[in-house]
Amino acid sequence: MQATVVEVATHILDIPTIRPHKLSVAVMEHQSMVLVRIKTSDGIEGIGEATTIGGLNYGAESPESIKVNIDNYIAPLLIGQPAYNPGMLALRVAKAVKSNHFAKSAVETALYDALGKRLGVPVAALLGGAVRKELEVAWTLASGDTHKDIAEAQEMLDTRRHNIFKLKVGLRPFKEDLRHIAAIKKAVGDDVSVRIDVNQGWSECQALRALRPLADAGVDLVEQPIHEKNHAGLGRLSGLGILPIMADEALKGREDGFALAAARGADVFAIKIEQAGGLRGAQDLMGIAQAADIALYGGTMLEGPVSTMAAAHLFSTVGRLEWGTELFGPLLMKDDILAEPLDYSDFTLKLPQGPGLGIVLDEDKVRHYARG
Ligand code: MUC
Ligand code: MG
Repeated sequence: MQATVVEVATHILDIPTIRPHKLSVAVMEHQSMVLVRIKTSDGIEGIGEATTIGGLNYGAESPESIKVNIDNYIAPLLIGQPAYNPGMLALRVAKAVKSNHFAKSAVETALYDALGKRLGVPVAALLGGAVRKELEVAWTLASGDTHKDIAEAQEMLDTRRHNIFKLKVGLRPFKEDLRHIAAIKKAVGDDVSVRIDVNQGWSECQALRALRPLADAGVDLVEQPIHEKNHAGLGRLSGLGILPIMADEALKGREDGFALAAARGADVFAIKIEQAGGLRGAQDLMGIAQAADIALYGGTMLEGPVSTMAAAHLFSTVGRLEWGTELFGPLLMKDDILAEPLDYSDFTLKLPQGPGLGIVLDEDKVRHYARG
């Protein structure tokens, strides 16, 4: 008899961050993740995760809305259905539930994890097969203090953990941000890539004036400088040819990707499985980018280890991941909820070889951080 889905459980976990993480949209002192656990009638459990930034500061889904919408709208669509057909289940959910990309991504991840465990293969194999065993991982410097950020960068370089840095800007006047960026770039040197993420913090006019000084300061890449809906503006900034422009918040699924690619609104796509509505949505987005010769970057919502590893499996299948990834979310958290920590070494994240996502939760830690 075919195995069916028998349980879909969700829990919100709140884990403190190692330091305040300052973005133009939020200051994070902790990260909240929704863990999704899907049990099948043959005794397998798949795990997924949905994690956003700063409650509703970043996007339209909050940890609480994700949990409530999975519990009340998505779980009932899955219970009793064949467990090992993530594509069919995704269609079933898509038909009945609009948007809610983060919630859908967590559920899809859990279904792929269960399928991988059932078949004894890594999730990457279910997505076409890994073409690499490790991924480059950038670190985000966002303490808000130049000296602290330089010391942090130096430590990352010395311990060979990260040699690509993203700086969060757009909260302070540009002159202050520029001083901060230039000082960090000067300290880390020519061989280290420094990129900035504005999280939509500037008007197009501000961005227009910023690009040249940023290029002069040695910045390599500018992420989502202006409002996500201003595709034409992103295209105009990219068309100046001063610095590559990366779209992030502008990419909330295939349709956005297609519109942006058609308008040549970006040089690079930051691919986030949650924003894209899941692994398959992200895969489609990458196909659109590749067809338009738009470069790829593996983005994060500062996810915990479950969604980070799901994204890692997907990115391991990509032939050309020109700008690497920023799958460092678990390292920003004070504690690890895995029985075996992820392997970050030699400036990369290693892909585990076990079935499914290849990770095991530390149940005591999960209980400890679970809300309520
Ligand atoms: C974002 O906007 O890219 C990624 C790294 C980080 O510090 O914040 C995230 C979200
Ligand atoms: Mg971003």
